[in-house]
Amino acid sequence: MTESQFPVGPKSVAAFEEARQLMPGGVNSPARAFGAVGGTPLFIDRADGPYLYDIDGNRYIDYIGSWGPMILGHRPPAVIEAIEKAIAKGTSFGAPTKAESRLAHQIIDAVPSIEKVRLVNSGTEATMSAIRVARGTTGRHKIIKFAGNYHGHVDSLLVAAGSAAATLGAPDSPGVTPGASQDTLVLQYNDCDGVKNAYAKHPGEIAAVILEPVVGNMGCVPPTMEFLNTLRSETQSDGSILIFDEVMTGFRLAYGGAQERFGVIPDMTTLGKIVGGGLPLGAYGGRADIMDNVLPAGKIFQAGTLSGNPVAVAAGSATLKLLVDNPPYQHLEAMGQRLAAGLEAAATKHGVPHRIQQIGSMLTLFFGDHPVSCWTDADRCDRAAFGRYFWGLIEKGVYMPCSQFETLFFSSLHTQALIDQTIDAADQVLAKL
Ligand code: HOZ
Repeated sequence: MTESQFPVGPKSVAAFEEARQLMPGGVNSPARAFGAVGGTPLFIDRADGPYLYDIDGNRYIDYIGSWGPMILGHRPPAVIEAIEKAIAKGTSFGAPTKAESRLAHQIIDAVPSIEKVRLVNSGTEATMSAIRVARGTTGRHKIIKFAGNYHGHVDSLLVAAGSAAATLGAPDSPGVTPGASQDTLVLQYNDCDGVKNAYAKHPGEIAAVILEPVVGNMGCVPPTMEFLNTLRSETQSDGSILIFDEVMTGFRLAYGGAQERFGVIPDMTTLGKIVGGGLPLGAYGGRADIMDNVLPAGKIFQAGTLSGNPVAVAAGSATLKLLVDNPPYQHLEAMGQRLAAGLEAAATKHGVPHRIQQIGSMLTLFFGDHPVSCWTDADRCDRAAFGRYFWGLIEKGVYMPCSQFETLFFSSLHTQALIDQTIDAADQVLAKL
């Protein structure tokens, strides 16, 4: 496709031209730049329920959900009301509030591994802090991460990273010094022997293992139970800390996240996205004996001017309350399975090599006919075919994540009719692929 053939309105094209003069690549986060699919990003004017509206007046069924937070769709009235009430009292105090304890209660009640929690501003801060706490607690330096997993732009974790880092060809970013990453051991996801070998080679040296318990950042890649159980038993017997990065999966795959769904309980958990109800908020927590090492209870430093911000806390708290009062999880699973079956039938009918992986409201159509259980598998998929699929769907009013290596997310407001409309659109696009 030439630039003018992409189905993007003139206002978005002009807005991107302007933005490119002002911000690197025209964006404030690389995943948004459409680098993997070519063309111009759509500039968004507003969102409502399951829809996004661009500045040219086009409406799209939204399968990004702000990359995860919008599990209840856009602008849930109770969340907007909570935000408005909080704003009326002030936007930041730099002092404790009762609202923070309320959200802390909600998180601790929800997430099996969390006995104590610290609120921060983003998923990146949460993982960065959790790694420091794990190292400070164990007195060890090494950490294990998995290729294609993405834990935000933390130096020590920006090695073989997924998400935009993989999409845009910078899985090991310039600017990460050898010193920052020399203690990071990178293994393949779902590789039990790799984990056992690492512990055999470095007994008593590994502070923590961090992973996405279902990967969303190389497309949707679920773990095997054997993998999760191996991680739990190896970390336990060596005295290192198991960290589930549930920034994507927390409150999404179940109210208690992937750990509730799989029944494997880590020592620490990182949260972001849904926990902030669409505002910037992250959290990390875990066993009380570990969390009590954080300053001022303990000696491990971590702080933040806007941590526990009252507006973000209000949005997160209202979101979690809605998830308890009216759990969407059965609906999300049913719609996820319906979408997976519909896409499977369409891709098969049109002879498109594919693999669909879905769990709850996370799903990826991989353009390759092999199972995808680790980064090596994901990397073999046909990115160009994905790009054609993405733009074909945009033309039909369906907004998928703009990379083969990002899971889609949908919300409780994605009805059966919208899922079926999406399947019809995909059927037409796959027919011409
Ligand atoms: N970290 C997000 C994707 N895995 C992207 C965030 C954004 O670009 O908005």
